[in-house]
Amino acid sequence: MKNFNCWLIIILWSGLTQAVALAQPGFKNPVIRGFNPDPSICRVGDDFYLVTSSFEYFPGLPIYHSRDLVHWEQIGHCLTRDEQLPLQNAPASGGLFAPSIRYHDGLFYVVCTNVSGGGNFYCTAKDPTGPWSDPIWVDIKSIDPDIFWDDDGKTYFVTQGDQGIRVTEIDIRTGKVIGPESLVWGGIGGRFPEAPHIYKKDGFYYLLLGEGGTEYMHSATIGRSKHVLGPYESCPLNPILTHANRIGQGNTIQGVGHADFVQAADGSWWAVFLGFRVTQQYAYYHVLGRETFLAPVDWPTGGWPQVNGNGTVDLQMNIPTLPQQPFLEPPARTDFDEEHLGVEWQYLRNPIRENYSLSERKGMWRMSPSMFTLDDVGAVSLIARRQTEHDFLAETALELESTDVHAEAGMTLLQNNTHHYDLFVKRHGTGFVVQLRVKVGSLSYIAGEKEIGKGQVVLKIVGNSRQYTFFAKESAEKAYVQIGTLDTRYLSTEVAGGFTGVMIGLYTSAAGEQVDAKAYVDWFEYQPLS
Ligand code: 6LW
Repeated sequence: MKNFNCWLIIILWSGLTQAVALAQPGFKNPVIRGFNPDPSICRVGDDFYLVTSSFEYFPGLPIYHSRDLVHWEQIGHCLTRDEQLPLQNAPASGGLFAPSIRYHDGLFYVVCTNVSGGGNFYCTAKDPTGPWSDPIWVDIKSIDPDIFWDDDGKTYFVTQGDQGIRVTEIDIRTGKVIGPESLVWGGIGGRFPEAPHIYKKDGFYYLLLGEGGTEYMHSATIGRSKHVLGPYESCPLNPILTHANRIGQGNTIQGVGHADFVQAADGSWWAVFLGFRVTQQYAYYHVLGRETFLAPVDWPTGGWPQVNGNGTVDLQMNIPTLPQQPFLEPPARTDFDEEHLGVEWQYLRNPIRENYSLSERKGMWRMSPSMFTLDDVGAVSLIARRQTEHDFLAETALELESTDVHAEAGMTLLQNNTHHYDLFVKRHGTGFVVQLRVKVGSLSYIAGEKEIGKGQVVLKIVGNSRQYTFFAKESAEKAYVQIGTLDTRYLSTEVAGGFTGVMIGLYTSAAGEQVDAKAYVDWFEYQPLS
């Protein structure tokens, strides 16, 4: 009997701890992995919507949906038509900067700046999956725009300028500027006060910003005022989010800042913000770009908000969450047998459409080279998806049809047009050769090669935080041959600069020559390995 009681207690106790674990499962940061910076969020009922920056990639501004803030699925892009998004002049890290998403009176608004064409604008949609309206342009020169609707019916455009945050009344039906640009707050003195968002709560206007620049000194700060145009008083806890301090110095996550707040239906407050995962602790390189993170916010009535207690966050967040509602994992393999490409794929700048086809050969993605190569600021023939983990495997089977030695087709790890690693096939004598090319600033060389025969070739890249290893095989039945190994760090933002992260691309080019070549991609597979 004694034994039985013991077992009963053990069973009840483990049941109880499991129930607690289920109610408070915690979550893993980042919540949206790979190059997804400058997140902005809104809630409609029990659904959350989030948008991130996309720079020179097309379509622009990925839109994500979640029911629990932890799990996100991409539901589309805001800017899907060339007329909405001129990127012809966009250099690497030009184009679309720092969007904001809001819901007001039955309409979704995405507010953004195309720094390479047109400036500030907003688009509206009844359904966040689209279609989104053409841009309504706003003639204000500063960037990182948001829209704030006040209770008195006035609408304000909130932006960042050299001296700090500016608030300007606009006509929301036309985008026309109807008030002066007022400089309202410069933050706490950090460089680049930016990324402003205004919230009205308990009789105060709260102005949240990013400060310190979007690198290791990044942070989020907040001020409040009784009037939308200020003066704003700084929160005594500022910065309310940063890893630019002793507590944050050894954290794998660095550069946290540029936040937006949202209140869930249960009354809890949350922050989404950007940060980056360095390749090793204290080794300051990052290749995945800036990603989207989540943290709880404690915001008492009439008081100041505190992010996750002390303003720092972890990869594993052991805190209570909203009831978790995960989505099905997207399939690892793309077979190219759908009518459209999946939302994970983007082009570089506005695509030259005749260079691509999903219907020419069933189950194949056909690409023809444009006049541009991966080194150019132009519409190179390429589709790319994000590298979302340091540890991953990417594999593809493709065939290049060309009699011209200039044509090449393959897979690239692309940080920007001056920093990329390319594994490709090209003509060589009567057969073909697979080559691995390094492009790092003014350095460009072939790091490995292997001659192969005609027909389909299978290419593979395996990544970890320090190295990318490149393989090729002549057909599915043959064994892989290693072509070379390259350091990740030369594709890092610390080396390459800019605002984006490594994208895994399928491409074809012809050294800027006009040649008649075609690349047929049979399938592509991407698997995070961690
Ligand atoms: C963006 C600015 C920033 O305009 O980086 O981290 C810039 N913050 O707000 C580009 O993403």
